[in-house]
Amino acid sequence: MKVKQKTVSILSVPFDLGAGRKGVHLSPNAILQAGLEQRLADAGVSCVLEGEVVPPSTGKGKQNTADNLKNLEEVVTVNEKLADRVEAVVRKGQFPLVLGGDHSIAIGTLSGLTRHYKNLGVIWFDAHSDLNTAETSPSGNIHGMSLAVGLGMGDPRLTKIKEGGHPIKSKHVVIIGARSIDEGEKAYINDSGVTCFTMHDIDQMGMEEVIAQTLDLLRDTTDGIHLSFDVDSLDPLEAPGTGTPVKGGVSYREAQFALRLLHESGLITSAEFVEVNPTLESDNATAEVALEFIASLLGEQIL
Ligand code: 5AB
Ligand code: MN
Ligand code: MN
Ligand code: MN
Repeated sequence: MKVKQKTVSILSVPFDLGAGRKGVHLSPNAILQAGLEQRLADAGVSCVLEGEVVPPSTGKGKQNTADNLKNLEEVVTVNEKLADRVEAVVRKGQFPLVLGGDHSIAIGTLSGLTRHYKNLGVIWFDAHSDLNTAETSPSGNIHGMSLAVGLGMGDPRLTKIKEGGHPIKSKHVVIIGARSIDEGEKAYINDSGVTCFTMHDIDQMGMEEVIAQTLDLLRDTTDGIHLSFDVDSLDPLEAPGTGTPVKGGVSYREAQFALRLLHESGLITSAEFVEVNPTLESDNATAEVALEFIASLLGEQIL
């Protein structure tokens, strides 16, 4: 028996200044236009559209600051707003579903969540580990730093957004699907308690076992589990509309299986889907893939 499902509050964050390529700000609308509300209604999930977290306008365009933190001010501003919105949704007892935007918006999501959860677990589906800081980042793009910021590392202007929140512990973080990890990130993963199931681990163990071990790790030690799903975790053959594709990713079926298992666990308390870039494909294929996954995570049944 599952506890009756909470109302899902959908927050759109049309923001792309944390990434090196433009266009990922179009994702929330692409996913909504693919039919998200209707799919959830048909699945018996009650949802409310919370509208957009409006990003600041930028007159400056892409800039590589001296600090190796591109568009820092804009990233800080949008994430401060998002954190407050996510916190309000959680306090209402609803399930936050955040539609990115690039993955820098996880900074705000995690900030809002940790103002409520004392021991938040984080499942990070991604080709990358997003554990860079300005010192280790090869690009200066903040979407490659958001998990590090969530763990309290990095520039104080970013980590301060989490002030007042309960720190996320590295032993409560599980990365799944990684296959492109920078040197500084490798060193951190090897020294910290972060768990990282690479594509090789998925090949070897199978997705079912990866999810089982993930949930075993988090079930009894956390009071909420956030799923942060970067669509570039998928193989680019099946999800081509994303800005930093890496070949050899999770298959559509493996991801579907994972999301259904996560739904069945009844343990996921919030989610975000990020990095869909509709400008990089002529159809809406990747947004449609994201829609399928959201439906599965929230309990849509095949039969
Ligand atoms: B994504 C890279 N590690 O830091 C960097 O898409 C890529 O949110 C980051 O996972 C990709 O620039 C960030 C090379
Ligand atoms: Mn990412
Ligand atoms: Mn990624
Ligand atoms: Mn990406």
